[in-house]
Amino acid sequence: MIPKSVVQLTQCMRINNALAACLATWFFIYILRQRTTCVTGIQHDVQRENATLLMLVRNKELIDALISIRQIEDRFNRNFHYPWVFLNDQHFSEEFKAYVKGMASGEVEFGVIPSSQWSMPGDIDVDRATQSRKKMEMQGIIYGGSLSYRHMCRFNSGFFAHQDLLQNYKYYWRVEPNIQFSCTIPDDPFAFMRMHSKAYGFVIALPEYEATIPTLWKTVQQFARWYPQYINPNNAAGFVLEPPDSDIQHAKFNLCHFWSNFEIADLDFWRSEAYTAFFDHLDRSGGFYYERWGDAPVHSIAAALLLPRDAIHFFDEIGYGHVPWTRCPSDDASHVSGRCLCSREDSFDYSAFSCLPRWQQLIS
Ligand SMILES: Nc1nc2c(ncn2[C@@H]2O[C@H](COP(=O)(O)OP(=O)(O)O)[C@@H](O)[C@H]2O)c(=O)[nH]1
Ligand SMILES: [Mg+2]
Repeated sequence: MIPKSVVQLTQCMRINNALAACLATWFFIYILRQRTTCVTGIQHDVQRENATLLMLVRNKELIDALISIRQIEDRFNRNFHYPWVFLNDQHFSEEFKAYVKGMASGEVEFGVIPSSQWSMPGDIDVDRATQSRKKMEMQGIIYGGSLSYRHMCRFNSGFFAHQDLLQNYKYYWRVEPNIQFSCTIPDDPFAFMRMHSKAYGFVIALPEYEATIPTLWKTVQQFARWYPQYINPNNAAGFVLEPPDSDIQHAKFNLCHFWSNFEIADLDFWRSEAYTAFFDHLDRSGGFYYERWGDAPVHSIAAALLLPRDAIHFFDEIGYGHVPWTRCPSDDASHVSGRCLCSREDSFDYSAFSCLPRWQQLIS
């Protein structure tokens, strides 16, 4: 088939005095075509951000990983072909790699986490940590007895952003196995993050189990006393403080946090001097192992204290589910357009447990 631009060119050339304009138009079209991104040999007329889809996952979670990849590809990535990065504390099996590559529409890379970042640091009292896990298990605290869960939480709190495979990326979208995206996502959230100077994006906000973080807040308060230079003057501390308009030293932690199994965020924040100091301070206290600090409250408290509040964004247009909660966009247009397949009535946004009203009140 003769390209449209060539036909236009031939017609144009019949008119001698329009030759110059015609050539200029043709050249313009040519340049535009060169600007489109090229993925695995196919040309796509989209502009991508410096961003990746990121999944920490085990080989045994292959089917759940594929469920998530299928969802995000169909709802979003088939139009963009963002690359994927998969991380694991073990080597990925050949089967895992082959299946995942077959489903992802962008480039795929697999990384193995250094064992030093997936083990207890040398200064942890191993007996104390073991006793604490036993006690938490007996108390019926979720993942209370699991050491690997603690490695995972510590890794996701700090080390993940420093992985070799992420060094050249600015933004990531955290994807967990077996999650649901219930709405088509026509616009690129990464582009939104860049254009609006956002550093942290969330969809669900809820309270943490207090029994997993008995001394977390005390440790954060100590950080704020020792390193006041890192507390942002325009912070969103009111999201995590009780009472919300109190100051960090006099307030309690209200347990509200962004549910980190979904995150779209700026890796440069987690690699910043301020966050590195925050993570190191928390890590030195041993709370990831003596208690069971989750990466969600750690990330959320850091975002609320260290970032300007307008760098945090609630992605209302994204319908999302991770057991046991789902949330659904609130506007009519998302539903009458057929973009979404979820129930607003059942959305976690309206649950008595949701911390979203608190967020919305803070930024209103
Ligand atoms: N490679 C690896 N990934 C893990 C391990 N434990 C948890 N993960 C991943 O860490 C994330 C959170 O774990 P998950 O079991 O979903 O915890 P939950 O969402 O808090 O119930 C998921 O992406 C898991 O695949 C582990 O031991 N090894
Ligand atoms: Mg999960």
